Amino acid sequence: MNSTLFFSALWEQYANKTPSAYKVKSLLERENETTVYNDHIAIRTFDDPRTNIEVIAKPFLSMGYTEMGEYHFEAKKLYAKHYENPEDSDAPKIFISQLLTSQFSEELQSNVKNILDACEQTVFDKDDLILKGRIWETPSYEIYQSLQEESEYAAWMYVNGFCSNHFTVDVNKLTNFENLHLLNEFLKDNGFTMNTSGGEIKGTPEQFLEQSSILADKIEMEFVEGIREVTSCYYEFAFRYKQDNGKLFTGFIANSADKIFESTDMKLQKV
Ligand code: OOG
Ligand code: NI
Repeated sequence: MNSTLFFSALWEQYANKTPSAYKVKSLLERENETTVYNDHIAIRTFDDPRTNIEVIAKPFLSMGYTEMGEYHFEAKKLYAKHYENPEDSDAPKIFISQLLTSQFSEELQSNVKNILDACEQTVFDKDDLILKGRIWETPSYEIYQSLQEESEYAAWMYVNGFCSNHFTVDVNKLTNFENLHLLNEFLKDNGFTMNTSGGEIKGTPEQFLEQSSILADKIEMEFVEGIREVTSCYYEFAFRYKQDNGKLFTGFIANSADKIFESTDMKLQKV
């Protein structure tokens, strides 16, 4: 699959489960009469050798992407890498994180192993694994809750499976919003709820990156036990600053990312 098709398939899959992202993008396009560019796309996975960062990164490497930064999230027990495409400055950066399964309880470890063992194993070798969604059977609410006690991220992965968990608007390229603050006000005026964990804007000009996001949408999910609400995906907004060398900063800030992850946290959802 060529990269244009791959990215449009990723967007379709994401927008279908994230109506807010679709609405925000349409609002911005109408407001600006312009194109919305993506700063980056983020993906989550388990660190099992069948599904780890390296496995997920494969199709992006074939498109010409290279590995750039790495990030540690000790409290959440996550590890991440980001990739850039040096051949195409309009190509979104890719941020891939993985759950450090071995740092959790035996129970969580065996739940994750059982989830992956139950899948058709050949799917893990497919270049478009990330487009496959949840490749395991109807989830159990009991297992979902047990995962959630230890890790929101693990519970989210269990119900959402393989997909992009957010696209990110490149605010530098929006013509009608000079800064992230003005964009956030516009989003709130239009009824969207911001993730305020760590402040509405995460990061500072001194860190060369400011980020904000709206809370994940909620979707009805069929569990073995019946229908329950869970979070799907969210939309992020990033504004980058020039470094001393005159170039825009292209990396990520672990402290900010730590709070951005919480956009899918069920505990942040309004009841
Ligand atoms: C990734 C959160 C981190 C960023 O831009 O710092 C991130 C996630 O929610 O999976 O995307
Ligand atoms: Ni992000």
